[in-house]
Amino acid sequence: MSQTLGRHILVEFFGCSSDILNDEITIETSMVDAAKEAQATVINSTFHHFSPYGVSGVVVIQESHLAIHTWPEFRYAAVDIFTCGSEVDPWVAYDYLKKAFEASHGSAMEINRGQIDLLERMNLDAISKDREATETELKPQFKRDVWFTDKDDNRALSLRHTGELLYHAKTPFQTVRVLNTYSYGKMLSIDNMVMTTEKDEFIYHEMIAQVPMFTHNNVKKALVIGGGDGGTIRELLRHHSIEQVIMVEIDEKVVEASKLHLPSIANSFEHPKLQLLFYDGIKYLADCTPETFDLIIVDGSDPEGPAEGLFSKTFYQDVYRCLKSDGVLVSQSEGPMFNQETFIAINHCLKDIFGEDKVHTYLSYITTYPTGMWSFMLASKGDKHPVDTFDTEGAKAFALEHKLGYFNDRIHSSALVLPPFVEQMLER
Ligand code: SPD
Repeated sequence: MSQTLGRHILVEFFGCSSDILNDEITIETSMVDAAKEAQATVINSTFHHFSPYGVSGVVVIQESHLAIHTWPEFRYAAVDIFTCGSEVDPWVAYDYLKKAFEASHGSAMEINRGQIDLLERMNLDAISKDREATETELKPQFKRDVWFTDKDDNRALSLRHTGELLYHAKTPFQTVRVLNTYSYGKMLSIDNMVMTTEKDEFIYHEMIAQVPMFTHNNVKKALVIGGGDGGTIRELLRHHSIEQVIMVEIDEKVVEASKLHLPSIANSFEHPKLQLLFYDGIKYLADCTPETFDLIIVDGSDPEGPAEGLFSKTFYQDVYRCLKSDGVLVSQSEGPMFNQETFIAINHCLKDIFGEDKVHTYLSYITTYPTGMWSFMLASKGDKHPVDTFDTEGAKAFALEHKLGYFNDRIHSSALVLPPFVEQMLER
């Protein structure tokens, strides 16, 4: 057989895991590892997830490329592995990927590319001399172009990350991950939605906790539903006057991931005033003694999976029952632009339970949530009011003392001022 420049194998993998074929992070990592296993030098990789499912991507290697297109709905992947030189064996990559995608079987066809005796060699010495200097300076460096995308069917927010999965757990409730993003530090994601990032977490956590703390002004006993990353309890436990914080998180793995990888957020789990329960918050409130808490904070995920029940009327009726007569609730209530339906529904539901003039919506910029504009709702069982009973001087001093990055007395007041289009959304 005559010599060739390269070997190209066109591969079909059948009966793969649909979950894996829909997961661009696992696919990218497997393709890069397959290339390395075959002794190739990886130059860069770029991968894209399609809505609702499917992934395409390429790993460029010094010895050519590996490319993939997946159809999770058919448990099928089309892969091509092109290598040149005698050092790299494409079949090693084939075997690696077959295992990684959990394929029941695969088929492949090898094509020899660039049959030497059909080619005429040119003398390119002059060109290669010119490039020599730059090439020795710029040794090929692996550049991954991998993006995490939080999206619905029509909108998305993407963050580029290193491609490394710092934490990954598929729990009975959800998929929990920690990734390392280039612009926001480490990020916790649940079911492919951004929960929090090292760089902008303070905005969400200060606003969900400090606004009700300085509205109520005498919180002794607080309950946090969800909040597994620990940011909300960190904010509450800054207050020496608080006597007890009970946190009910359904998924132990969220706390584990955060303790391991987000220590600046998850730094209060050992606090003596904290009682941490791994339990369903909905059941907890259903069985909770009436009039127990001064403050209840619902720091859940989006209304999908285990957090869906945190957006229901029964749940908020239980919240109301468990609040003391002057107790206050704050719930994250999604983005008015991103999840308008839920935003309106939760507002109306709270008004039905607490009373029309007892529900106060406020907004913040959460820069890593899709659309950036995020909302919280504060509902008051008694007379606590975010303007009338707000402790301006206390909030001002506290923000300075704790060097808060977002919350202070002026932000508190301005966050409650809604743009007319948001006010109109909430009218009924
Ligand atoms: N779209 C994300 C909404 C998630 C709200 N909770 C985040 C948890 C941060 N403690």
